[in-house]
Amino acid sequence: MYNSKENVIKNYELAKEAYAAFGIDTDSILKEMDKVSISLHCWQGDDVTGFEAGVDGLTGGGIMATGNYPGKARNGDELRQDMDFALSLIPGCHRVNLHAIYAETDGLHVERDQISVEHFRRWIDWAKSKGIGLDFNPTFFSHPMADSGFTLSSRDERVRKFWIRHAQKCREIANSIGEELGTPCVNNLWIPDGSKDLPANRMEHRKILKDSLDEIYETRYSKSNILDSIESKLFGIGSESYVVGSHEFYMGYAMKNDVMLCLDAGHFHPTEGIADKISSILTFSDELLLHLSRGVRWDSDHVVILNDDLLATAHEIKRCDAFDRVHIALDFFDASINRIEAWVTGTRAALKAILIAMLEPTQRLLAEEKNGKLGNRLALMEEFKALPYAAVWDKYCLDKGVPVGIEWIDKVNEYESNILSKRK
Ligand code: RNT
Ligand code: ZN
Repeated sequence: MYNSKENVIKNYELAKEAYAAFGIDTDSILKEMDKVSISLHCWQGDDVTGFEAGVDGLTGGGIMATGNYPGKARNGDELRQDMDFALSLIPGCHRVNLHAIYAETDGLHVERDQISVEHFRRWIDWAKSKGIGLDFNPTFFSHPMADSGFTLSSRDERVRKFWIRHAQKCREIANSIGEELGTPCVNNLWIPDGSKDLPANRMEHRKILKDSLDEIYETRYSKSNILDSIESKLFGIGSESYVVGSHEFYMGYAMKNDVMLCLDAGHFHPTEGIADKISSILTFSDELLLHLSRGVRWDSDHVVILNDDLLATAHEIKRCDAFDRVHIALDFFDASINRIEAWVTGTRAALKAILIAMLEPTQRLLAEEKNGKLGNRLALMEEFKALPYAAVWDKYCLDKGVPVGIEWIDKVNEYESNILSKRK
């Protein structure tokens, strides 16, 4: 069998020699991988539906989950069961990312400006029992108060205040979660505000948004409990002409107010990557949050795969020596395929990219660059693409007790017939 334990170890020993020739110690890179913790987004498991009474799908907000593959999680227990299973196929110890709409209120209707940490008790207890951290997001979409297309930047004070209260509640919740779990909870704010067609007044909404953010972030919490971040976007479905929370807007806000910036890989011009932005932001900011995603034409949320954009991002973090300053989260949702397969494919791809980057003989590239041997730099970058990272990846999976190679796909199919197919 290509992935038998003996073969994995044999291949690893050869790979170890190959990397050692470039001064890379694969054993210590595998130890480094233990520090990598990716935030797995719960919303891939149910197409961003959430558990609010009376809401049965993602509406508004410039994002859309398409497809109706059977077996989606219908409640907290099913979602946690699916995440437990997905995590069992992913090497390493990771985090789980929640949205406010995943509150569990025992069938009662609790308005978004009334939620509290107790509504996340089951998530917290579950995370504790698994020894993992949780992250959080206020939810500004799929709600009648978001129907106008504006939330925190709304001209309607009633609407705006409602969403400010929601965001404040979410910070309280995230702070408590971080405190209780003993690992800072990243609380990421993204709003859908924008318009389909050309606005005559771009400025007003941005000023309103700034005021709302000032109110939201007024309360100071310890960064050992909560790390606040703000996520920009260029355009969405139904907000093609104008998005209030643009990159420049949040970049300015983040720098002036000591809030972390979030870069979502799918939120820029279709040919614009996020990799080159990392070193600029880290020059002025201690930390950064990434939403790994895959933009395809007008959609920003396809399942992450091991493509050039992802590799460029991982390489950039490595070359900036910034794995301890960059928080890595996933953000995609595909309802047209087995949802667990989507999670595992995307997370394994992200981890592979990180491993490839960590294994890069970066010192050699830097030396060539310093010596002005730019042809060597380019040639080496190309040659390094063929270094045997796959053997190290397999060893990593073996060490972590998760399936090596394609074996995990059979397990997903088994789970689909035993569990998902029974959900009607
Ligand atoms: C939307 C943003 C945002 C959401 C999640 C569900 O364009 O990327 O991060 O995908 O909050
Ligand atoms: Zn995102």
